[in-house]
Amino acid sequence: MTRIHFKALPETFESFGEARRNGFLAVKQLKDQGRGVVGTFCTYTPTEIFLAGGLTPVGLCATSDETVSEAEKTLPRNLCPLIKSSYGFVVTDKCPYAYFSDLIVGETTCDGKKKMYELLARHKTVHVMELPQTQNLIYAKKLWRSEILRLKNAVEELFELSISDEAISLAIKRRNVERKLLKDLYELSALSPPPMTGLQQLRILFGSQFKFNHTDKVEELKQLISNLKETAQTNQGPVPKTHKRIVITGCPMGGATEKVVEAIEGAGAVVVAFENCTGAKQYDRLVDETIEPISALTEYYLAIGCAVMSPNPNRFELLERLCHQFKADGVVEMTLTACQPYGVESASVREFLNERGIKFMSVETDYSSSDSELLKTRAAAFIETLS
Ligand code: BJ8
Repeated sequence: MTRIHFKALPETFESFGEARRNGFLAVKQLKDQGRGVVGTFCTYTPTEIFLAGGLTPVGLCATSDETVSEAEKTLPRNLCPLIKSSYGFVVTDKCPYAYFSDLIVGETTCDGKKKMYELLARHKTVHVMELPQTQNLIYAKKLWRSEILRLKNAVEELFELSISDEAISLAIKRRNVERKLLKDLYELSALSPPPMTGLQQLRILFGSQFKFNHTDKVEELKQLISNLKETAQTNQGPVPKTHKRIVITGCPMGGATEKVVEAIEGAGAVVVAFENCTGAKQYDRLVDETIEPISALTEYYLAIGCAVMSPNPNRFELLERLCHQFKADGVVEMTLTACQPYGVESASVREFLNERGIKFMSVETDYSSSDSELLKTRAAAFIETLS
């Protein structure tokens, strides 16, 4: 079996791979300059509100098991690792991003997260947005719009500033530029062979959220896209054309869960697309720049296809589209242990893909390395069935 060989990466690759760690210093510098920082936990958070107020939003979802045992002193053991780890990093002050956050914004997504925010409020200033659990009822749009306005008011009050519609529109434009570039970048993996491995793609997508200077980020992404195009044109990429092509769906990824991508790619396949919040779920669509900005944010964020919504048609629409666009041979779903929304929705995903003749495997995992060997065995068996 031919395995993926990692070639020397352009510098920009490493810059994105190291972005989370390097960002610690960048956030400290921003704080030293008196700039406010807002910690977030979810793709539903309308970050344009913070950017419009001159604040820096930063993702706090933790991706390692370093603080899980500390969190388990307070939280139940049988809880999703993302919640335990994130809570643990905040209360132990081990995450500089959480430490520097003047405000933490959460949403009523899954039960575990929303109850965790209540506990977090004992340590930090927390604002929780009331997220509707469905997307198409009239009340949902009304509620979400009023929640975005309530967030704007809370931010204005806490940071003693005023956020104009013009500033929100400008923030929307800037975020759209970044979304478009990230989409252009990952869509290069629709090529056969893709010019990057799935692990490289994941590190770029994950790392990009820790690049805080818009102008630099745009330049680096453009450079990276140009490098990747050249790699594709000269056939110098790291992936053999014969590799089976996998689309990943499920819970957010990064850090410890790279092990799932490593298991798949170690078995002679390549991950070409990520449907989850680390990838296309965040970047596939743009916020409408032609309508009133709060309405545009309401429409965009409410339409995110997460399993906390019932029903959740947008996840299925996106997944099917990615399978076609990226010529997927199979789909691998990663759910985190004890994640009820994704765990239960898994049966519908399996049925949906079966009906379309697309092979599917679901794996449940956490942030430990104890199942790495099992994941390798399961990935190898699954890739075998694609031959
Ligand atoms: S929009 S995927 S970031 S909620 S894995 S904490 S659902 S029990 S992370 Fe998510 Fe927003 Fe949805 Fe994306 Fe709960 Fe499940 Fe844990 Fe989860």
